[in-house]
Amino acid sequence: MSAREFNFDGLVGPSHNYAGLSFGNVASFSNVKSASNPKLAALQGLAKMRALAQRGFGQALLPPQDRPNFRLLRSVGFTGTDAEVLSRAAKEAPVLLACAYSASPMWTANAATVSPSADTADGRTHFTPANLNNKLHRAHEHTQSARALRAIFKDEKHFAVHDALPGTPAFGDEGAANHTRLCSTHGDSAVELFVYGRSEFDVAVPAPQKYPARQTLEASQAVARLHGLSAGRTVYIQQNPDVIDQGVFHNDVIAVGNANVLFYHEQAFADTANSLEQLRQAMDGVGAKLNAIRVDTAQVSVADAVASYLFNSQLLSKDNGKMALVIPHECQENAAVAAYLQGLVASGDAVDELIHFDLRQSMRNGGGPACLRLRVALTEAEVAAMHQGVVMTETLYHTLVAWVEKHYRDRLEPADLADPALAIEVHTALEELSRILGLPGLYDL
Ligand code: SUG
Repeated sequence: MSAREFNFDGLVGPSHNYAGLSFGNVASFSNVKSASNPKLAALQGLAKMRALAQRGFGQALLPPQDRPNFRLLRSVGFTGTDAEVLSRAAKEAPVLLACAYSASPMWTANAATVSPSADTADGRTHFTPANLNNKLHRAHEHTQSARALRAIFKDEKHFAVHDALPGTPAFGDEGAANHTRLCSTHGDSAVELFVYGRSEFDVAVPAPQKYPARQTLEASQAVARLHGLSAGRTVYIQQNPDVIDQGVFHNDVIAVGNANVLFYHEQAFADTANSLEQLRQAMDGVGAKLNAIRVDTAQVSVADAVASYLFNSQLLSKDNGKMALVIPHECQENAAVAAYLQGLVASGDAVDELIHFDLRQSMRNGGGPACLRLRVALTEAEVAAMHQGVVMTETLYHTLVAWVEKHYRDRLEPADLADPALAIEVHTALEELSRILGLPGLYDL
């Protein structure tokens, strides 16, 4: 069956801010409490979506989530009217207010893990929203993620949207950021590769010492079971705990795969030789030949990979049989990475083009091109069955730019989160957005 890959980018929400909430994510910690520009952030994301749609790549979006999350604030004891809840949280626990206001759902690589119909036992596309339970500000995203996915992928003949895994450390799940499909073309049965940071129950698996490993082996295995993946076509690889301690908080900060290509850093995995051998064998079973493109430390250090987000790129299959690498501007500004990329494109290997974007607003919170998108490979019938209002077109792009210009602030500082007007602005913007996208009731929580 032939299929087309759609990238569902997260539309940046109006409360995008820098709150330093992600311990282990170097950018989030370095930019804590600086002023953000939500308008620019949303426009930068939309520019990427538009440019890729114009190039003919499948492009859609996932809507931002309702903020502030009053349910979260009320659940931890802030009572009264909405205005009272905000003012008490701002006074007594500003960090909790920041958690309730986080625009982190923009990084849709963490929204869910997706297994296309070619891979699953029942021939449906399966989604498991990620519980993101490692971080307070993200642990409540899955409720609205599930709601949005169920609204977009409503047709149960084609799609199954599961509930998130139990929200407990044993099942720490960060979604597609630690998951890649490897195959010949998107419509083929693929090997699904899950990369985990630690195991809850297998004490022999070494864990990082300094920063948390967010994804567990047990969570990856549970997702594979829920999706009905076959054991022979599922591979689990352990991330190198040392690189987690250097700021690689998701595998997509150090590796990216597409079709039969795995583009990865020498230090990405705990046991590279064995892991890649397993992958090769599994891929043989689906008639695909692994093309492993390894970047050595001597070419790009882990620190440069983390600073530039070289691996947090999108690898997109093109009609000429080659791939484009979608990278952030930071890659061009890092001398080692820029030199490496020049050589990569000149090498005649799979990547023959670089497409770069200014995504600085998101990058400053640790989110590059790959974080901003959730990949869903869909057959023609599935494309027809999904909600069409989220597919990126020139018309939708212009409508959303006007909507952003009308509703978004161009400066947000931590203290602004206490402003009750902000909550009303965000709500008004999102109500209008649900009409634009043809998803009425999306925010009636
Ligand atoms: O979970 N940053 C996100 C970045 C997610 C990037 N996603 C992928 N690599 N796929 C995170 O750490 C920062 C929020 C703040 O500090 O305000 C934040 O949540």
